[in-house]
Amino acid sequence: MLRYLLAGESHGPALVGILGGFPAGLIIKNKFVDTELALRQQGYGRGPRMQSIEKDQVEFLSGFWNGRTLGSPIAFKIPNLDYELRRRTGQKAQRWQVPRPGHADLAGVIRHRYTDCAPVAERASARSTAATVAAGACAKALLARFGIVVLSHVRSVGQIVADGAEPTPERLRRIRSKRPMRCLDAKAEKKMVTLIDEAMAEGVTLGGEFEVLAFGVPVGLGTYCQPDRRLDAMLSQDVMAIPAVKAVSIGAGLEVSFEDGQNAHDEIFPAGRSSGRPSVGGKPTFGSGFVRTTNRAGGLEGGITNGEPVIVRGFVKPISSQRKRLRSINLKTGQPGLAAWVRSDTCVVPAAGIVGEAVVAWRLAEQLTTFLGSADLKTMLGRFKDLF
Ligand code: EPS
Repeated sequence: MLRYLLAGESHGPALVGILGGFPAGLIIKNKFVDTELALRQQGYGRGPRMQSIEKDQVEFLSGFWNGRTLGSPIAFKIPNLDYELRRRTGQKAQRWQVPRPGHADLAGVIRHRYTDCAPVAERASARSTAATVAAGACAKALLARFGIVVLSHVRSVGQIVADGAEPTPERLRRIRSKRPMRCLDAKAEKKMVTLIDEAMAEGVTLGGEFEVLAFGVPVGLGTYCQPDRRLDAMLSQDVMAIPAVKAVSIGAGLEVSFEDGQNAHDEIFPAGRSSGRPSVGGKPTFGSGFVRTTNRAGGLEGGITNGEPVIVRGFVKPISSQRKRLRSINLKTGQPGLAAWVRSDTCVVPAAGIVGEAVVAWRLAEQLTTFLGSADLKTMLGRFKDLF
């Protein structure tokens, strides 16, 4: 079974992770992980630290032999360049007594009996998601061997909503590193950038919606047999655990609640009938005897993958650290005060999408390794071929 434990403070020496359960024989290239890390750093509206200080790169410390996984735990670290900079310049980390509404500041101080908010932010900060993305990249390297690919795009920022262009793997790959908001609708994207500029000038932040799609997922991952093993429930938890995510939906999500039953599901047709849908790649599954013309279910029925792309959406709140301060209280005096202004980002929706890809990839890899149950890649691939 795949599992991970991540650690590291936002302004400490490094983020680290230990990943267990990978089969032996897998190649995971540093360059591939670093590309994923760089994608998380990008997106219009990121703050000064992301733009000019960090250049996240993974360093593997264990789990490999001659460039392939051993089947033993993989350990990695991602140094915080901000830490090195502070060490050299003698700059002290900021401390503050007035909690930011929306951040973990207040509840964290009370829970851990701290005397100021900085220690809370050290771990509650979304800086931790760099390690999540590194873990997800390792999962993606495994999934790729089975023809499964996980990609994301931005559907909205503030009130600006992208049109409904079909998110095919080809289109998603094309916008992946080249576009400022990783949005399929160029016109909407332009408006998003302008909106972010306005928000930046005003000292406020913006939220939005990202969508993660997994293509080539075989039929049969997950189960309806126990509530906590339903794959839609697990994916929801995974995406909800990304900092700033306040809602998650699967497939058409809440849109189906506005429809009647005739327009809420995905009818099933014998294979051969033209589906009108572009091919999504991946290996043929034992489900290849049928096709669907819609995917409102987001590839999940009864908590089990149904052979269609798995689709999960995450809804991100505007992050809580803002130059235009919200009202709060001073923890030392108990008197009203304005929330601390802590150097931060204006909009993180594209970055959250990359983190979304990472957690979805991890969950699918975990399900796949459980399903195929083996400690070496070759056997896993053989079983996959036999089954699907
Ligand atoms: C964050 C504040 C900023 C962000 C950080 C999240 O960090 P700092 O206070 O050091 O400037 O840049 O995000 C990251 C560093 C990252 O890698 O995503 C916060 O308060 O959550």
